[in-house]
Amino acid sequence: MTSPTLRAIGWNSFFEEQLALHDLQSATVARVSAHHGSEVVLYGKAGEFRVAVQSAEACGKVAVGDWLVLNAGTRAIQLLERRTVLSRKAAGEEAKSQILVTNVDTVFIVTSCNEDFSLARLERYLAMALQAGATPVVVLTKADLHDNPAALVEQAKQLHPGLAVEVMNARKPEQVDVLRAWCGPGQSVALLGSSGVGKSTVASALGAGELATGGIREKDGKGRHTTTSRSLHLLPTGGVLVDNPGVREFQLPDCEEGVADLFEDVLGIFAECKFSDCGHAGEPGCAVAAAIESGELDARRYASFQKLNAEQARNSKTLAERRERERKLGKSYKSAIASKRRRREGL
Ligand SMILES: Nc1nc2c(ncn2[C@@H]2O[C@H](COP(=O)(O)OP(=O)(O)OP(=O)(O)O)[C@@H](O)[C@H]2O)c(=O)[nH]1
Ligand SMILES: [Mg+2]
Ligand SMILES: [Zn+2]
Repeated sequence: MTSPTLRAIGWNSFFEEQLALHDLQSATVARVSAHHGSEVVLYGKAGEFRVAVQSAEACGKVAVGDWLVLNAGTRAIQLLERRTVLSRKAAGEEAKSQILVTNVDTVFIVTSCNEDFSLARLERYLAMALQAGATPVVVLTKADLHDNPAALVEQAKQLHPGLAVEVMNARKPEQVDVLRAWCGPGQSVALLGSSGVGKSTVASALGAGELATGGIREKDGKGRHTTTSRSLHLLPTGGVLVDNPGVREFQLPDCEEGVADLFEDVLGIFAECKFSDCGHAGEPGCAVAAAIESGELDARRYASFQKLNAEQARNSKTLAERRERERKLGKSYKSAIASKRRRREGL
């Protein structure tokens, strides 16, 4: 299991220990690199191979980044517990979350210095990455198309203490080199961002291979959704990079910890309010009002916190309701089985 290839693509003690737990030390392991619907592409000790989706998903649905334990017939016998999970709210009315990618250490949140740049959008991605337990890095591309990219870097840095923000012309590979610090052997990185911001351009510059890149529309600067599926690429420096299709507008799923982590400053101010149940809506002694007044708290940031927190609470409330329903269903299922058994045993 200590094959250098496996280590390079992210295998570590977290997964190794699970093998020991399931007594599967001698089994084959492989990482999900792409999911084409009918076929799943895997990376193992001996390189890339493909299996039918029924084999890969014999123990449950898999996502790009997952580690699978396979039997000799390349059928999954175990889906290893995920170290990190990046997810968003799935499209549609019901609050269901959709996994984008798993087991990444770092998320490159890519935005361009032109029309795409938005602090609110960055905050949304940051909450998502922090919730996953991954380290976020803001990657500002198209520096060549802006008069003062340094000002954007400063604004982005204010979003979270210690946040790494790198700025570049992604068409110049030597400028993309600063990102190699997060791409060493064993490291897994996901690229996220709107269509057309330069994710695939960055991935190619880092050595992920020749990925299709596309132009953007003149009239609104939006991308053309050139990348259409998620895929994991080995880097020449060791480590893997997951390129993603451009994410359209998305909502946060159950994301309480991510939002709390991102807005720790705001939560700290709440603690200073005179009333412990302060609604921060004009009550006397409200520390939020005072902080906005004094300039300590940016009104934009506070509004953003309120929006994201309400959104995630709405989506987790429905999730909680669903869990409750499932729990009840589970209970009635169990009691039905028990009464059947009692009947059978003549009790
Ligand atoms: N001027 C300039 N153009 C860039 C830069 N980065 C990317 N581009 C161009 O922007 C366009 C879109 O780049 P892609 O790498 O395809 O963008 P993407 O984020 O992968 O887009 P999707 O696959 O649609 O999500 C291409 O024409 C790139 O050459 C940059 O830093 N400066
Ligand atoms: Mg792309
Ligand atoms: Zn208050």
